[in-house]
Amino acid sequence: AARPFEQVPGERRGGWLNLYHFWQEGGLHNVHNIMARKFQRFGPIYREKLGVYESINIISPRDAATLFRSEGMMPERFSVPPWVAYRDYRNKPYGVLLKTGEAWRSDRLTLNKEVLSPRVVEGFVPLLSEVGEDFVRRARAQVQKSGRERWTADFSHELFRFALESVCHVLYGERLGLLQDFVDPEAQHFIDAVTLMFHTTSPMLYLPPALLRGLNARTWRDHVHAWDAIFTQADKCIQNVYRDLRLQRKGSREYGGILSSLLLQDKLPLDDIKASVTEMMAGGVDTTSVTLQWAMFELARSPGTQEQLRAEVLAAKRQAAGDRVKMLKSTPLLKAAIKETLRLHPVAVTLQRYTVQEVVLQDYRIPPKTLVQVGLYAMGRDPEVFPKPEQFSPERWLLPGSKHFKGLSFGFGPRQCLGRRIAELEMQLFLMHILENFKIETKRAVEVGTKFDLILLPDKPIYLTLRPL
Ligand code: HEM
Ligand code: 2DC
Repeated sequence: AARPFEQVPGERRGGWLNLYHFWQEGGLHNVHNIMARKFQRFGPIYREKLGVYESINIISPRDAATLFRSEGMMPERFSVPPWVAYRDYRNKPYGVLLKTGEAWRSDRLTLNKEVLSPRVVEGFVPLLSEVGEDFVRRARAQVQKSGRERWTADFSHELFRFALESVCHVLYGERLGLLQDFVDPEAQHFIDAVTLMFHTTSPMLYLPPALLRGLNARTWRDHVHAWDAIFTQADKCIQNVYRDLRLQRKGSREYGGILSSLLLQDKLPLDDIKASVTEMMAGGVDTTSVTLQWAMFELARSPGTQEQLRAEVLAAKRQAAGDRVKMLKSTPLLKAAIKETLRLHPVAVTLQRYTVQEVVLQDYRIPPKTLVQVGLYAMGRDPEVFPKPEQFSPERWLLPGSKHFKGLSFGFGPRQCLGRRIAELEMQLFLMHILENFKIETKRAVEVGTKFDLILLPDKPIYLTLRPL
């Protein structure tokens, strides 16, 4: 018989004392390294109590498989307390991100049809490809302007705008024009608000919502302002589409974007549509842009791999006569390169689920309603799971053999990332266009680490050079 829950290794200190030590040790921006160290100290399973939240942490793909296979029809993850507190404070409805139970499931099924299903996803390709082409055009203009046949910069702000432009094009069927020289200050304000929202979440991550709402601390006020700005700007975009639709300004035959489809379908109440579309607009900025920054950094550091990818893309282009949908079907190495980027640089430090029944992990009996976290960052760098983990090698994803529960960057199952297909296509098409047009270079010696700001980010600016081929 499996061992009892009480025997799972870990620190026995009280939750508040742990939280205090965590703060003191500068844990706030270091969650990923602290976790990796705890797996080294305690082995592949350990328990932890931070504040009021107790969790079991696992690292092996086999345990992840056990956890996800028992998750049921309405999986629940750790519900980020300040995000819940904001919505309750302002009386805003939850979208799929924070809903639970049947309410989550019915919204999610309706959204899946318009955001994830293969039928509609193919229609995103021209929309996202167009934004990628505009990025190339802008980069060429910057090269011209420099007078030095290259463009060297920290691309993070360019990529934030690229990402918002991309997600808005598929959500609203409209261009914001963020890749022009003049950038709408409202759009820039939105981008800054999302970054601030993430940044102010992490210090409050382990405090209960009820406590937060009563708090008048600086971080909470900044957090509220950030969400206010996000909701206000998203609302403007949503209202525009809504009005155009009522006035029948759009041709009814062309694809008008995800929001139009949801409105025309009339299956979800307007408030629920708004809530989830707002979450997608906010969720679509930092996630893909940071991943693309890492991808370009890794490709700059591995010129051989970069050449292989370029060769694959150019061959696919010749074969498909430029048809992007076809090209995407014959670029496995490009897709693997994105998986490999997310292995080393995941957006989410962990995946989490509340167990619904007893599960056995590492031979310990874990009772129902326990919060279990899969240490995604630690798993990606564990030599037992990925041989020579420090090496960026996309081919590892193409080798025959077990990739079983290893590619978990977007989560798993019915609760996985709603924006997954948008994100993948956006990133694949962006890299295609860049590889077709530029060499990506960087100063070889620079090491860049990772910092936790709710999502994982580079700990210093990454300078890259684009050089026309
Ligand atoms: C949830 C990763 C981009 C919207 C998630 C989760 C992960 C994740 C790990 C939790 C999944 C789980 O618990 O199993 C990523 C990564 C991205 C990305 C790595 C890009 C590199 C996006 C984009 C959007 C988005 C572009 C919006 C279009 C969401 C939403 C949820 C979610 C709404 C919550 C879904 C639910 O609870 O039903 N994402 N994401 N994400 N993501 Fe993403
Ligand atoms: C943060 O301990 C660390 O995709 C916590 O697009 C556990 C946790 C819970 C939920 C995770 C979060 C972490 C990181 C950011 C994630 C989030 C679920 C969705 C969100 C992974 C790992 C993200 C970035 C969404 C955000 C949408 C939002 C802006 C409306």
